[in-house]
Amino acid sequence: MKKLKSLEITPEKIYLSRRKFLAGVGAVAAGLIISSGCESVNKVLEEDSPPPKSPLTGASKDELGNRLTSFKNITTYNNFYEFTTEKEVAGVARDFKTRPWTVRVSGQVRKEKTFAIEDILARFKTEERIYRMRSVEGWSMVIPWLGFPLAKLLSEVEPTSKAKYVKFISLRDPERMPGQKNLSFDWPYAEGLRLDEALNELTILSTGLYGKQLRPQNGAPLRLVIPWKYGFKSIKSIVEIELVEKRPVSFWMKSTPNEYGFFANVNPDVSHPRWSQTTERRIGEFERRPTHLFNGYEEEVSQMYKNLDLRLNF
Ligand SMILES: Nc1nc2c(c(=O)[nH]1)N[C@H]1C(S)=C(S)[C@@H](COP(=O)(O)O)O[C@H]1N2
Ligand SMILES: [Mo]
Repeated sequence: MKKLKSLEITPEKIYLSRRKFLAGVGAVAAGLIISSGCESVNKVLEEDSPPPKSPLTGASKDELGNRLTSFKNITTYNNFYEFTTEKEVAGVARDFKTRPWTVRVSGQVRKEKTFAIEDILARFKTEERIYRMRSVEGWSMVIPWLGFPLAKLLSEVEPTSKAKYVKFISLRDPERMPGQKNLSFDWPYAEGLRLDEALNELTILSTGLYGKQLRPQNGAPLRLVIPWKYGFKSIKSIVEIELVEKRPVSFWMKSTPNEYGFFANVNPDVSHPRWSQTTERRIGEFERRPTHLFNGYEEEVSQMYKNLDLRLNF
């Protein structure tokens, strides 16, 4: 996120002329330009092909009629800084072992518990949820997740009345996650939600997508998905969930406090300090499209923020 690819903030016209330029130069020169930060050259434009379908449900659209992003694009264009700050995570993470794996749930709860991933998979029935994902960088996807409400897992540990927030922590293991040798970040990756956000029906823990097990690059074996917030809140490869009294400080708040706040609700009217958030580029499409308040989930979530100034609480 810090190393924002230039394309993501390049106006479409310049992008167009750059594409023409790329088409006109030799492969070697184009390769140089690509490696200096033009991300979408390896992205398949999907608009003209038939929409992909979920093999599980046959669904090909979200509730607003947006087509699903292809499995290929969802699994080859990723952010996962534990492996690399580039989008090409898939190759680096390919051999990441997700067994054995446990998730400890602790803090302000009556029944602390350590779940083996096998318990989680057996205990919580997964369902398909087709959600839009909007990155703070200005791109978006439509993803058919497999998952279950976080609320179901939290009810098993019985939060006490002191539990006001939920903190999530990713695996820290620099031997298995080579990006963690980069000490300019404060590992492990961490995120947080207010308890009511965590209990919201839309908030899920995901174990798969397109009817298949989650790949390492998408946060295997267990990641959070919060569709009305910028993608960076949807923390991957979770090993700890802690119920706490005080608002947690997330990885991005620590790293760049003037740019990233706690809430990170998708909002076209609140610019990032370095770029506007009014539009987004759906991966697989060419034209930019408008970004919607709460990523189009206003009806389901806006009541949680009725007493909050969204400009101050970004
Ligand atoms: N642990 C961890 N979780 C993470 C990240 C990360 O670097 N590490 N990147 C975040 C960002 S910036 C985004 S946009 C989404 C990307 O999810 P995807 O690659 O599955 O599309 O994951 C989020 N979760
Ligand atoms: Mo992101």
